Amino acid sequence: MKEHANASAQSSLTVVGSGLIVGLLLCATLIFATYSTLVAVFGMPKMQTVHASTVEQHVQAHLDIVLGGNPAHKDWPVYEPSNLTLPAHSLVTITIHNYDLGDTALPNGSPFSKVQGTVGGIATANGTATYTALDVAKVAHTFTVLQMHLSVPVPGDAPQGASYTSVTFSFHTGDAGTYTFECFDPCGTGATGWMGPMMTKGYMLGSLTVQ
Ligand SMILES: [Cu+2]
Repeated sequence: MKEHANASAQSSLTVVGSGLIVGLLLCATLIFATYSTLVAVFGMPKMQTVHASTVEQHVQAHLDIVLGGNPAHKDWPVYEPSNLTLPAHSLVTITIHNYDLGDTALPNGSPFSKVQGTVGGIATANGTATYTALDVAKVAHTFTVLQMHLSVPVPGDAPQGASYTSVTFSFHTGDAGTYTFECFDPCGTGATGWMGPMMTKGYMLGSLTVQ
C-alpha cells in the first residue's frame, strides 16, 4: 500500500514535471513567434554598440601664417591666432593657410621635413595632395607641438595663381594641458634664421591650451 502511494506520488510528480516542461516550451515558442513577427514587421533591431562617453568629438580649427601680421615687425611671419584652445581627448582637424609664400630650406636630414603624429601620418596640401614628408628645400614653416610629438611641414609653393598654400591634418589631443606650438623651419632672423620671430611669442611661437 505504502509502495503504491509512493508510486502514485512519483507519477503525479512526473505529470507536474512534464507539464512544466511543456509549459516552458510553449512560452519559449510564443516568445520566439512574437519576436519573429516583430522582426518581420519592423526589421532587425539595431545594435547600439556606441556609448556616449566614448564618442570622440571632432573639432575643426584654423590658423593662418601671415608675413607682417604684427605691425611691430612687418618682415616677421606670424601664426594667427597665437593662442589656440582645443578640447581634450578629441579628434582635431587643423587647416593652415600659409600666406608667407616662398621656401626656407631645412637642414638636410631634418626630422621636421616629415609629417609626424597626425592621423595616418599624413597631411594634405591644397585640398588633394597627401604627403608624409616634404623635400627639405620645399618647406616654408612647420606646425610643431613637441610635447605631443606632432609636426607638420608647411610648403611654401602655392598652386599657380593662389595667394596661399593650404595644409590640412588631423590628430588626437589627449590630456588637458598647456602646450607650445611653434615653427622649426629657420624662417627667422639672424645668421641661423633661428632668431626674431622664431623665439618670440606671438610670431612663430604660440600657445595651445587643451582643456
Ligand atoms: Cu616659420
